[in-house]
Amino acid sequence: MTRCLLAMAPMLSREMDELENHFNVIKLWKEQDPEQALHEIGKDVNAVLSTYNGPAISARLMEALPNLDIIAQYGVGVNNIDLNEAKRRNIAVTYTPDVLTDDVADIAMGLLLSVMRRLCEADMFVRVGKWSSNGGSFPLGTSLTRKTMGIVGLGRIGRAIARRAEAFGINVVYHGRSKKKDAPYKYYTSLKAMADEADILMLSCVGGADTENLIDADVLDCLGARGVLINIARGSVVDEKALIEALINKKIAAAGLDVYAKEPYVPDELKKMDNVVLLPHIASATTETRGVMGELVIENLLAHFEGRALITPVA
Ligand code: 8YV
Repeated sequence: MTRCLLAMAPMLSREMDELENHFNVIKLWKEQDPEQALHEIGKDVNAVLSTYNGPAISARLMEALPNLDIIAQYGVGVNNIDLNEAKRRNIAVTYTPDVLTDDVADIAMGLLLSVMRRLCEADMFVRVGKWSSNGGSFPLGTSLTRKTMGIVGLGRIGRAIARRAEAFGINVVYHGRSKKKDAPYKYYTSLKAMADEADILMLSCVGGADTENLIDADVLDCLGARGVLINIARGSVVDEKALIEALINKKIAAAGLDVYAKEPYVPDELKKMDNVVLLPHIASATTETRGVMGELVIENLLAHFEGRALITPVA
């Protein structure tokens, strides 16, 4: 009998087709009434394909899916899944680490360059015809070289950002739950002390309750009037109101954001600022990476149902 997979959001079409070779796939985002669909098919569902921006994989949802065996997350952040409840119900959870690391780190550096060298503003300057021989000079940017970047969360992605930052001549330091034995960078137990020293605060930590509003008004004050905040982690890590207030009152210089507190909602205040670069959560969004993420999702699902060891289980 073909197993039933409930997909919360699509992967690329090649991987969706491949998924359909192995499962009876229910595409929840296409259902007129998702609640009703869940009510009708809940008992048949053996697997869930989830993403950070789909419906939360909550205890309530798991209750509605009594034969659920595995949750396969299309992404590396799993803060949308109630992991304790999944464990309690003996439901396997997999995710897609490593395969997206480089693309996410590239976007972190792209945001940093865009903010400090004013790339988006400069592009607009040319497009609207302000670049002219009679005046029309563009304001100066800020060098990246010799700045200090404080990375919050030196995991896989944080380390990939650190390597890139070193190549830019940036001095890397970090803060996280613990000092990493093999990391050649200065470690700060205190986030505020690090923010005090840093020109750039780079967020690459996990989301969820432990890091909620970690970057608050006090941390932004420490970052200071010349400081730049870059967030490719989760919107929940930053107190968004405090960030807006800090930007308006020039308590920090600028920000580059790929993630927001209530995506896809982006506060109007941020949209009005020139010193902010805003991306629509695209850090892993390349054809190559999304393809490999999808393949890894499928490999994990097949491994599970064929009784083999999971390739990338969430520990
Ligand atoms: C999304 C991400 O998963 O991996 C993560 O945690 O935030 C992203 O890569 C991706 O956009 C797929 O939905």
